[in-house]
This record gives sequence, C-alpha cells and structure tokens, in this order.
Amino acid sequence: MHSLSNFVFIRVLNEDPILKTLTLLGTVPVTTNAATTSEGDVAAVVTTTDDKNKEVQSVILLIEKTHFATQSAESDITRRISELLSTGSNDIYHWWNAIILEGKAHDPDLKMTVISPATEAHISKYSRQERKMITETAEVYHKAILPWIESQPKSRIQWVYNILEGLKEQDNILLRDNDPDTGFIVLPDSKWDKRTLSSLYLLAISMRSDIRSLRDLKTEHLPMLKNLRDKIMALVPVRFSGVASDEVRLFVHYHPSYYHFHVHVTHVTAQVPGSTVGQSHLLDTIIDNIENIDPDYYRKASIRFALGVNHPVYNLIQDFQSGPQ
Ligand code: M7G
Repeated sequence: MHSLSNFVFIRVLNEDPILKTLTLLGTVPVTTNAATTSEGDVAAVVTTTDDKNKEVQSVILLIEKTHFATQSAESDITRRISELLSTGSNDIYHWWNAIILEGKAHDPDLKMTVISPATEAHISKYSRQERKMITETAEVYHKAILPWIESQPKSRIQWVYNILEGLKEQDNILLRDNDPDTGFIVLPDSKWDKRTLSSLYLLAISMRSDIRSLRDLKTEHLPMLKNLRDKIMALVPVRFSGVASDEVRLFVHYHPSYYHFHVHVTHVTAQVPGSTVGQSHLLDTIIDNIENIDPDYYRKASIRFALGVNHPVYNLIQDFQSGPQ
C-alpha cells in the first residue's frame, strides 16, 4: 500500500494526547497479496464488502506527530510556520496556535505505520482497552499459555525471519553476529524515527529460533545474553555519539507480541509506548536471576504484569483460574 487515496475510515481505535498518536481503523480494496499476507494468517485477515460490493481489507494506520528536528537552521521550525492565531495574552505571556503549511521531506511532520491487511489480533492489540494486573504462575504458563503460544502460526513472525534471512531491512542493520548460538542482529526498531537520539529505539533479534520468550531462558543461554549485552553496550556509544553506555536500557517484554527472542534497546529517557509497569524486564536482572538465583528461575517464577483485557493471555489466565483444575 503506497497511498491513502483508497483508505476509507471506519473508526478511531486509540489516541494519546501526550504521545501525540492516533490509531485509525479503515479499509482499502483487497489487493492480490491480501490472500498471502506476510502474517500468513489468512483466516484472521478481516475482509468484508463495501457499499459497491467490492471486497475490502482492514487497514490500521498508526499516526504519530514527529519530534522537532533541532540540528540545523534548515529545519528551524520557526521558519516553517505559515500562520499564527492568537489565543490570548496576559502581561508578558502570549499564546498562539500555529499552522505549518510547507512540508519538508527531511523534516516530516508525521510518522506513520500502516498494517495492511490487518488481522483481528492487530485490531485487538491496537484498540484502546482497559488494562489490568494479572499473575501468571508457572502452572498456568505450562498448562494454558504455552499450548497457546505453540499454536501461533510461525508466519506471525515472518517479518523477523525476513530480517534474519537477509530479505528485508538490510540497509538498516547496525550489527550482525552470525554465531548460531550466541549471535543476533541489531537494527532500528520500527517505532523509532531514526533520528531523535533521546528516543533511540533499537531491536536486537536472536539468531536462535528456539527461544519463545523470557520463560525459556536458562543457564545455556547466558553466553548469548552476555554477548548481546556487551556488544550492544560497546556499539551504541560509537554508532550514536551523544549516547553514553550508561544511558542505554536493555529490556525484554513479557508477554511480547512476537514469540522469537528479542531485546529492546532504548535511550534511558525514551518514552516506550505500551510498556507499562510489569511488562519490561531488564536484561541485567534476567542474567542475574539465572546466574545467581536459580538456573530455572523463569521456568518456575510467578510473573505479574499488566495486560489489555482483550489479550488472549489475559483471558486464558482468567479461564484457568475460574475453571476446574
Ligand atoms: P514485542 O515486545 O514483541 O512487542 O516487541 P511490542 O510491540 O508489544 O513491544 C517487538 C518489537 O518489534 C516492537 O518494539 C516493535 O516496534 C518492533 N517491530 C515490529 N515489527 C513488525 C517490526 C518490523 O517489521 N521491523 C522492525 N525493525 N521492528 C519491528
């Protein structure tokens, strides 16, 4: 999908006035590749017919106002304001709304992510929903959650394989360590605008495809975890001068959206959307728990986290707790 001219708005899924984000659901006419979505999850792709009986597919648009470019006079925002509308003043204080008319390719106003075709799982993930704290015991994980994770089509992480196999995003790769046990690839996370250092957001994806999540980590993975930590800590200050190694935060989400082991790498000041209390586990703490507390720490642990109430894991835990055991 390269244009929005066919996009038909359905509803607002979410919006955040602090993060300046808006998430829209809409449709576009079905394209030939709709049947072979990269997620391969054909059954879950939401298609329907419009007023003219044409087949349309669901599309999610994630729209975010970009941060101001501050590096050069070229991108000076004060030069791009075409109209000022006074909303009031008091003594030495003046308030205006401003309109920016002329866009600049090197200083864009919006960052957009398009998911097309979107599946029910995407619509659920990006819809505003109540969040609740819930505890996943080792028992509920092994009896109810692991079977659900294993039932996820491998194609949901096709984008990960595309990166590992050298098919996509290769121009952006910052580090590639090809060791099959301890290796990984580092590249910009799709959330990052690729320019604002204070919101630096990279992703390190393990070469191994047998680690679904934090729960699978044990002693044999320590060399991989340490290799990843040490090489990223060395890489970031060199590659992004202005970011010191003690400003780099390495963490893992539990539950992640994608069950192929990966580590989030951000500037310590970066606001991480959706990463609320209880979802992020610092890589150093993970290493310490396995190395110094118990090699089977994550297989045994009860893990408490915040989750949207639409998330399948939330419902599986609730059903397990209320059902006969
Ligand atoms: P997660 O913890 O599994 O899920 O992290 P989350 O989305 O709930 O955080 C997956 C990370 O991969 C997120 O930070 C995404 O922004 C990032 N990501 C997702 N996709 C589909 C892509 C992609 O195609 N390319 C890149 N570079 N990053 C992606």
